[in-house]
Amino acid sequence: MQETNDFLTADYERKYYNKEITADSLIFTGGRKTISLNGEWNYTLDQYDTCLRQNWENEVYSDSEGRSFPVDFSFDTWDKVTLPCSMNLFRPEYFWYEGPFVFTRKFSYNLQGSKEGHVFLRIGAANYTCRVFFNKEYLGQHRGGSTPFMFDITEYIKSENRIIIVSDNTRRHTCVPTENTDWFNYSGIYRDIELVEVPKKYIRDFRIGLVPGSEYRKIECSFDTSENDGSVILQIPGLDIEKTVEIKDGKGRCEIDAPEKLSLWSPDNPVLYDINASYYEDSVSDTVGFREILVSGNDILLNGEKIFLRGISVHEDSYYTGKALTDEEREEIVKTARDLGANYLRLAHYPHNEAMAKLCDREGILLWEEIPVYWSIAFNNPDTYFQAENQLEELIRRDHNRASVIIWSVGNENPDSDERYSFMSRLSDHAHASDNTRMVSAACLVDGATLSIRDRLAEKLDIIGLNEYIGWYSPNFDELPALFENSHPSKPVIITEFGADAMAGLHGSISDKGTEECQAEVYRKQIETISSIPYIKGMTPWILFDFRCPRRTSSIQLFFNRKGLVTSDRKYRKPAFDVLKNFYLSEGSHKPCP
Ligand code: GCB
Repeated sequence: MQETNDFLTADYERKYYNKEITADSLIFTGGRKTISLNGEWNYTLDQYDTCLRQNWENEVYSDSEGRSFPVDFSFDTWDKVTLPCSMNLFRPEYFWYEGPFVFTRKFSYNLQGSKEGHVFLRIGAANYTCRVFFNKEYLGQHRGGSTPFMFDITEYIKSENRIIIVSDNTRRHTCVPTENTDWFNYSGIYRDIELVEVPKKYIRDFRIGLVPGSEYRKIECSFDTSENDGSVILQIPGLDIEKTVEIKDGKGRCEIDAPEKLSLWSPDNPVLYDINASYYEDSVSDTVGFREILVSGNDILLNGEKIFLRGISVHEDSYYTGKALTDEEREEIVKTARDLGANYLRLAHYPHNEAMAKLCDREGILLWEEIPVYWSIAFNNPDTYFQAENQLEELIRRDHNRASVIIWSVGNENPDSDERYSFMSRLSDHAHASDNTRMVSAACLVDGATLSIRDRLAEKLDIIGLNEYIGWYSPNFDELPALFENSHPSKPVIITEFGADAMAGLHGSISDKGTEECQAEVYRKQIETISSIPYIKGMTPWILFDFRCPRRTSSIQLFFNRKGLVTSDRKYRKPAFDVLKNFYLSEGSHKPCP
């Protein structure tokens, strides 16, 4: 921890902060041998954090003379849950619970893997603070509810092993996100848990993509390795490429002339190439599309062509599985977006499962990916900044080879202040420095005083995202054309949100809030204006599906945000769906203004 938030951190907890697991723990996993630890785990709800207070991981059952102690846990006879899982949906009595759960399991391991190389434990995501114990060792804590983290467990693994994970989704003021959000704070280990085996000398990271501005003629490739020297052999069979990359000081980089036959990735042509890289005994692989995304003036250029992003926002929230979405559920999201005529999704407001970006690579859907720097977080707290930057870096390291991902978003609706400006400028600089092949954006607020786009952060962004709820939170529709007339952005603008709640089945006039008719009218009026503004180069109205939200208590919400175009059970499409679909399928949305 960068600076102790003493008032938030109890004494028994403090020692866990000494081993903080960060983006540096991640190694590239594509094509590696993995052993899944998904499946049945024993677990308990542990509201008072007794596991951490009493160090249950030590499994002390008797005194030195062998007389047994009473203990407050019974790992192997606790109830069972199949992980990954959003625990709030596992039992009705957990629904509103926020706090620690303890998960444990034993597993056998063939020690050959650890003799010949390294064994890593990888957790895809656990919300929010996650402390991991392995064979009585404390491995470390990870903070951040939506990104992966890894531990090198080579020196601790045996043929019979016990793992204990304490995952705690308590909301805290200084975390990212902070206590107050507009979504459900699902708990648990809700993405894959696995062992990853790698040889002694191995590739730590591997990035590949087109060199921006090279006229699609150069492929850039870089490697981080465990050893200082050696060489990596890179192969792209589909392009007849084989190249040796020399490693110096643990790093290697090369530029390769792209052959004529390279077919560029785009929504209309989501072509992917298999890539292999080998280093001593190690080899990794990935399946990658090559494309270039740039901005020029008010335009967004995909492979040099102006593009209008016909999008929709989506949360990672399923009525049935919470945040532990199945592959089928992800496919349904993409299919529904396609039915809408979309070529683009805003994955709000935190990193979604990495499987989503892989699916969108295959399906040709462009993506905006975001970190949960949401509303007013503790912008003046160095530890909060540390967490935000770490989540951004973990996301970039996880998804840097995904052609579908074109934008990193550093936040959403953060009221302007000097602290916020410096916090988010640093994040934006970090994103640019870490990845120069994508655009950086944020979903900004309308400047209420001047009714215009005037966020100071815009100078740090490549694309300006704008959330505006004219016709809903600001009921006067006349403000919409005025907002755009008052604004003269020198960069492309994406309307990252507009929308209106509608309770499925509730009908009335277009001015009756909460009805399907009112929502459809908001969409009609928004589209009419937005489509005539030359500098707007995309939109992601709020939102594809209704989603759970504890803040939403009115009789038309009933603990759901109902701005979805489709109900949360995904069965009913409200009329606004067709309003947006008609626009996305029309010529207007395909021909961006010159
Ligand atoms: C917003 C937020 C989004 C909310 C939405 C709403 O501006 O960015 O997270 O859910 O408005 O429904 O109010």
